[in-house]
Amino acid sequence: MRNQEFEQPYQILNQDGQVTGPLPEGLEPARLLEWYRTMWLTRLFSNKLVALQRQGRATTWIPSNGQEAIAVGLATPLLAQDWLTASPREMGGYLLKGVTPAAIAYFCRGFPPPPELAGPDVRCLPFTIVIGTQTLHSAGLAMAAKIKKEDSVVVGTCGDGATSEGDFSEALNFAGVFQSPLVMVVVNNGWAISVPSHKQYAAKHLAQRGVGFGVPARLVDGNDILAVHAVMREAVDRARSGGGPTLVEAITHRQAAHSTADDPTRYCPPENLSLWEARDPLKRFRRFLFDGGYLDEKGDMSLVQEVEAYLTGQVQKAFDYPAPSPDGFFNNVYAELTPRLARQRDQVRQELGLPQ
Ligand SMILES: Cc1ncc(C[n+]2csc(CCOP(=O)(O)OP(=O)(O)O)c2C)c(N)n1
Ligand SMILES: [Mg+2]
Repeated sequence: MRNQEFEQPYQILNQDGQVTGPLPEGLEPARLLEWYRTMWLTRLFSNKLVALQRQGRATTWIPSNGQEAIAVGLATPLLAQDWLTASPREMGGYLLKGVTPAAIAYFCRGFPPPPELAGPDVRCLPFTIVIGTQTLHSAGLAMAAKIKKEDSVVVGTCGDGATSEGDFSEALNFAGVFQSPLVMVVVNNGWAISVPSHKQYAAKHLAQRGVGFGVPARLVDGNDILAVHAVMREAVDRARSGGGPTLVEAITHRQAAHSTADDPTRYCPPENLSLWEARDPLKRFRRFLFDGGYLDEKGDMSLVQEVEAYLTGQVQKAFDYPAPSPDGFFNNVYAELTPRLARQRDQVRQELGLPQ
């Protein structure tokens, strides 16, 4: 298939942070700095969660390093009424939408965050660990928004590996047939754990899959936050105005291991890491902000310090918050506990020495 859109990923900032394409309209300096801060927040928080896991204080974590531009950028055109469904790799979008680091840190202790930590509902579904399922959740939410005539758009994400799951095709098919307000973002980081993308699919680009479902598609440089913003804004605007779904493929790369349970040195060529460090999305955006006079060395340092202090406070809050009662998983399953579950709960209470 020959299609101009799929020849080269759309780019505005090249690898050195120089402007090579038209800048999106309406880029307020305060917004640019908010995106940059959220990219830093994502990186430093992800590093902190890895450290907490190593100390035995948090669960397995999925680092975001190297993928902050797509993670944050995909949420930049979203309004409060819009939905986002993603995996932990796209934590940056959740943070931009207003999910608190305290809520995520509590989740990483293994508990569902209570409203006191999570704050008001910002329409982000819980992170999905079962690969590909969030594509169906987002397709369903978008159909619901259309049926209810809500003015909301749904952004769903999945990885390159998830596109091999049937869920992905089912979700895109439903979105195409029902013309629902869905933007499906495939975050192509080149790997599904240790499986490289050339063993995952034979097409040149995953964006080409949109054609078969009658869904317009775009290919974007996922390490260029301005390009991601431009492509997402166009797709979100089209969805909101009744123009139906879009498939977006964003090219990026993991800078780190797949997860805290992974050792990439066993399968990842060493040159791979150095190549992608040079393409670091944070460095690229920083260069643009410096050149445009939006930020200087001093401002950059104080921004990072402020983010570090904020994170320390948020993580402390999550770890100071009491753990839920161990028998809490019996709650909220049914309006009234069934006799069998009540017996099991009493048994758990008895074994743990909790009051009956
Ligand atoms: C249904 C299912 N199968 C397998 C796994 C194990 N698993 C966890 S992550 C992963 C690879 C995912 O790759 P990709 O979709 O490219 O996302 P990435 O991790 O690169 O962000 C697999 C196979 C899972 N979590 N769920
Ligand atoms: Mg992947």
